[in-house]
Amino acid sequence: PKIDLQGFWKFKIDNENTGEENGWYKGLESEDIIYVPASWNEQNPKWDQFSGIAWYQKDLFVSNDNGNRKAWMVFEGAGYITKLWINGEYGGTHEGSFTQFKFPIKLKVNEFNKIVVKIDNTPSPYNLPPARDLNNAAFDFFNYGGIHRPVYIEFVDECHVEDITVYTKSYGHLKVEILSECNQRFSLRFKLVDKEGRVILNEESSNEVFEKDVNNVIPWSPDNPYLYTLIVEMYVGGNLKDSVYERIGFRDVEVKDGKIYLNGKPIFLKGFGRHEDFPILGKFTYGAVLVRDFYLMRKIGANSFRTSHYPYSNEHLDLADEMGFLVILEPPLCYSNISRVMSQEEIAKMFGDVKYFEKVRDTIKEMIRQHKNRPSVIMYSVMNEPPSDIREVAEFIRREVELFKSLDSSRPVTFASHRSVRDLALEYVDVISLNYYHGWYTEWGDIDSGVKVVAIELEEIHKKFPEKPIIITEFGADAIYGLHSDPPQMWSEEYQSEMIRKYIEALREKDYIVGFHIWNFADFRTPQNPSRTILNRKGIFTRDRQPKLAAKVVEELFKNKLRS
Ligand code: ADA
Repeated sequence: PKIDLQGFWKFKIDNENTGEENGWYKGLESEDIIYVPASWNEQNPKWDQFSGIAWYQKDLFVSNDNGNRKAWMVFEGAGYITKLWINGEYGGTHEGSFTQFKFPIKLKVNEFNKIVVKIDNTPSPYNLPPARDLNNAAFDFFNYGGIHRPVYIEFVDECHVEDITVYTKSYGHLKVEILSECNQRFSLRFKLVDKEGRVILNEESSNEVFEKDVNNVIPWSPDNPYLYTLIVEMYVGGNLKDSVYERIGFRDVEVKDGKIYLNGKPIFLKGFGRHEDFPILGKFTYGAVLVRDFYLMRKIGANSFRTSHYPYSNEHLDLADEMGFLVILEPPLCYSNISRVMSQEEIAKMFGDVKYFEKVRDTIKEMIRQHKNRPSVIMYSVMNEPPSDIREVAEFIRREVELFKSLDSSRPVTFASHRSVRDLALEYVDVISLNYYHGWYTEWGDIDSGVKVVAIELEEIHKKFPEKPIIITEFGADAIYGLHSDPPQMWSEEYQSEMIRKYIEALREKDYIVGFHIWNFADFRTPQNPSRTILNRKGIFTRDRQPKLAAKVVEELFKNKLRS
């Protein structure tokens, strides 16, 4: 059982951070109203530019039936720092905006409970991702704050399944590892149900590791994203205490001889870097928006995206599982403009700091724990655009790759580099991912010269790492919707389409390239700044998902000019 806390909450900004002294954690006297889930910024013009400390509060009446059960308050994503109190009692603190976390709570029955949440999204160089202030961030997207993903209270029995990890192979191999909490003797039952509702496996075991070859499974793939439901039931003395449902797919991923193989067949990634960003909702992507996005991606022949630059919501990735998209999952580690935040020495110091690595490790652990059972997630990108021409940073990436492999050895690992031939960390990854903007930030106004530079650098990298497949994880140009120009000039819809077309046409014959991700699927909000016009306009769709000229061009390229 679950109590959804979606809806209207009380809200108050705490510029001076005196709320704790003033006892706001006992309950909030405020007239201001906010909606959850959604970022706070666009819900009221007064809050638009606000990054800092704010308080949320809701009264919740809980009836008797849930009285004696163990309860959790689950946040699917809130931040940057979230602190909870229930009836004035401190419940926990969590750092990081984009991973799910939960706090154990005690509720009073048959009376109101005061739920109070303090959120602090003050920019800091040691946040993930780093920023000095609102306008000097290492990342190129708006620093939204708030409870921007679903939040709910979940009740469980003292004896329950805490976590499950599923490994599959396309031929039908299934391995399930259970993490349980129970101080009595229990038994487990494993069931596998196909799409038609047929129970194709039903076995009891007292072992927390369950392994089995299932006959005649339908493998998961973009063409046929067939999902099974795995049910794990926990019994104590014959009584059902807990049951967990997980949607799984039978598939395997392997990198060898310069290719990525899914279920033994080479794949070619066609798609986008995306963002979770929508007018008014901020960092909450409403289900209907996601459905439109995925149908748009499918219409133009895309089969893949990267969760740039943070792990996406459960619903976002549920849809990828369901509709057969190949996902590169990325933690909230984005360092594109790190030089705006700190000096070279500070960068070397931060990446060499054990405490920093531990913070990164905790976030990565949370991300993998949340999304590890998704068939759509075929690869991890350990970070975006690190300053990996610095030795200490390359060493950090080496250790990070090691960490990913120790947590999940079933998926290949990459990172999105913008250092190209100067990168010192390419040797550590299974797949090389490169972001290029020649013809936009450099060689600007001259797409042909830009493309030439990219082609030359790619050859050099390929010569050095002939066995590693390469994905172009970012390329693109800003275009203002409705701005046209002949000949194509920067910021026009024509320039954007030409740039995407020329990159793909010039590079598609290189057989070591195994994917193109266009930057970006849709325009998204950035801090105001003379060169950004509030939005990053590299979307081939506008922020409200209307097609620019490039959408047609990309459809033609994805469907007719690229391998599938
Ligand atoms: C970087 C970065 C992206 C994106 C892009 C741009 O390469 O990885 O976050 O915003 O720049 O448009 O400048």
